Amino acid sequence: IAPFNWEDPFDLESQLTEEERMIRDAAHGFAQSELQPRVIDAFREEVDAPELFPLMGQAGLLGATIPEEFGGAGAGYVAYGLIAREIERVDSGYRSMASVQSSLVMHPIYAYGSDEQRRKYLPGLAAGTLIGCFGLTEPDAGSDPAGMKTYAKKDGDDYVISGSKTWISNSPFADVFVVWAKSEEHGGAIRGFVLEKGMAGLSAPKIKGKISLRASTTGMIMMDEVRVPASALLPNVEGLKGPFGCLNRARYGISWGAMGAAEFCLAAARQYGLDRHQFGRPLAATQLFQKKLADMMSDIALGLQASLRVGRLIDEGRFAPDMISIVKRNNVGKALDIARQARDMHGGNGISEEYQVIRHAVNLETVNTYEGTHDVHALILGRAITGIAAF
Ligand code: TGC
Ligand code: FAD
Repeated sequence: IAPFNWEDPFDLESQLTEEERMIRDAAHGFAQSELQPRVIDAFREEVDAPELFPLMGQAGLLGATIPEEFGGAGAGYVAYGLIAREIERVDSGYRSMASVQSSLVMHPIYAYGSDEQRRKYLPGLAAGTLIGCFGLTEPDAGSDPAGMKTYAKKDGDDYVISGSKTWISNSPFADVFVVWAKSEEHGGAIRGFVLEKGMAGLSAPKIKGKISLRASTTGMIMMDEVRVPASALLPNVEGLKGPFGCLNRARYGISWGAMGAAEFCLAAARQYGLDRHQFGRPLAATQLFQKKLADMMSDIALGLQASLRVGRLIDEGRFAPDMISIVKRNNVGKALDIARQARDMHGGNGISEEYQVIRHAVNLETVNTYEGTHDVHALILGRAITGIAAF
């Protein structure tokens, strides 16, 4: 009989390669030494933290799956997931900053970009000296991005882009904007464009007053006849499969990240239950408290195994997007339940910033909504099961 470890019930550790463990340990060290000491103040004060990008870049946490010749680490998707888990163990907002940069900005430039675009942007994005954002969502097109209004018109050798994007992570301080627009030249098909800070007609105001994800900066992208050269078009993809190909990677990473937040909440609730005495015994000695811990641990163990499986299939080139909907939806939904339970198990202290569980709970409300809401992923799976789109 093998020993049992509540922190790693299915011995995930032994299912990782040496390289994956090294990347995970580096991410853990960085997250605990650089991110954890800032996060409570950053969340309370809604701090913009562009200076974190070069630090993450130096730690090798940006674009882990991008080949080394473009500044990435040339690692696999399990390593990428492990990085997300370690960052989100501290805060979902910090993981957002990193996953937008890696999956939603570097991936499309690498997968759909010209060689010139790859060489121009990827090394700086990997180093964190350039910050990227991804503009898909619009005020009137959230779950249904096919309804976007942003359009690009051809004018001589240039494109002229107009429209607005909202709820865009990193946009207020971004240097590089991957924006999706309907292109007149391509019969109204959705195409990707790479815009740069400072272009005439481009602005990115901050959305203030979020009660969730306050350590991550979110804004709009306003485009008033922004003129870009033909070289700004991502040449190698057309249609919604362009942005969705990026979302696949980000959603998968989120499935690991949410488990990191949940692991923090489980450990915090366990420790609190051991330390706190009521009715003459530790809270952890009560049956209800133990049942809650058992549920949390079980959901985390199952969620991590599922993400590991999907990551291995991505690395083998054998994944279907529906698999990613299962793990994004399941793991984020479970993490949100776990964070709410942990908040409850801390009693009154659970609402204090000091104990951190309420921050995870309110952050996970956003994570449950972005990258496809919990219900939209149910509909994606419902379509896969029945063959009927019920959106
Ligand atoms: P549908 O007809 O299903 O598909 C249109 C075309 O796209 C292809 N496709 C995919 N390709 C790759 N991966 C996927 N996951 C794909 N899903 C669909 C599909 O094959 C088709 O290709 P083609 O060649 O036949 O044209 O499109 P639909 O309009 O019916 O889509 C419905 C739905 C609900 C699935 C989709 O619109 C959806 O996923 N909505 C959710 C929107 C969303 O997730 N937005 C996220 C914005 S970015 C963000 O939130 C960043 S948060 C910051 C952070 O990550 O931290
Ligand atoms: P809606 O689509 O209006 O949905 C509202 C509700 O209706 C939800 O409960 C939804 O599940 C439900 N619903 C919608 N359609 C159906 C249906 N057919 N049947 C049943 N129920 C339905 N976007 C980007 O492009 N880039 C980013 O970097 C980015 N970052 C974000 C950061 C934050 C902090 C937040 C909050 C959002 C971010 N988003 C980003 C946007 C995010 O992807 C959208 O909020 C999300 O896709 C949902 O769209 P919506 O907010 O318009 O909600």
